[in-house]
Amino acid sequence: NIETIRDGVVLLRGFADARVLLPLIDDIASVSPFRSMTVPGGKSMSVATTSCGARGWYTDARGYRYETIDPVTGRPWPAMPDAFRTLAIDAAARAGFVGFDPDSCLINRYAPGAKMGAHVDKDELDFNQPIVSVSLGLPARFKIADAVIPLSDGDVVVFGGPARKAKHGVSPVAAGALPYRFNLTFRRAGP
Ligand code: MD3
Ligand code: FE
Repeated sequence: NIETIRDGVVLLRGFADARVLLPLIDDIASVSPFRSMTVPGGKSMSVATTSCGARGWYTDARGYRYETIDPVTGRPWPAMPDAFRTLAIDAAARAGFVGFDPDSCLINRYAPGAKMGAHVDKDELDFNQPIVSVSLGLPARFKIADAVIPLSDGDVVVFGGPARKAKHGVSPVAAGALPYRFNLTFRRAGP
């Protein structure tokens, strides 16, 4: 159950199990809580975020960056659970990226109406490393360049090679039977 959407975009439908992952998200959020971050322009994001792993993506008035200490708690981000890391490594390997070892997992929480505007992920050191995205809960429409990919609970997408610097975003999430959409974004941010 593996599909190449376009060069560098590989979709693994139903590859992740929310029953395993959602309790781990709760554990992480009990240490580093979900928060609405501020972009450098001053607006707050509609998506609530937290992170686990050695580095967490962060934004405030000072800019976009990775932090090893959660600025909210003053403590390191929670460790990346083995089930997270293994899932990301296995998905990347299926897409041809053997040796991917994520040091960062950004957890995005979308309530109905939350969205992510078009942007490029460019705060990482090595753009030869792919990004692994795991969708949980409510469905969403993911936009990359001129394509739209409907993503539902358990879907995993690996973005690499020519897609790594593509513009992408998420349309406003519609209300449904569950309270949220969660997205786990696994990246190699540092050396
Ligand atoms: C394609 N998050 O946090 S993950 C992000 O669903 C982000 O929460 C979205 O974009 C979400 O930066 C999409 C999928 C994703 C992540 C990075 C990419 C797709 C990408 C980088 C290049 C191309
Ligand atoms: Fe992104």
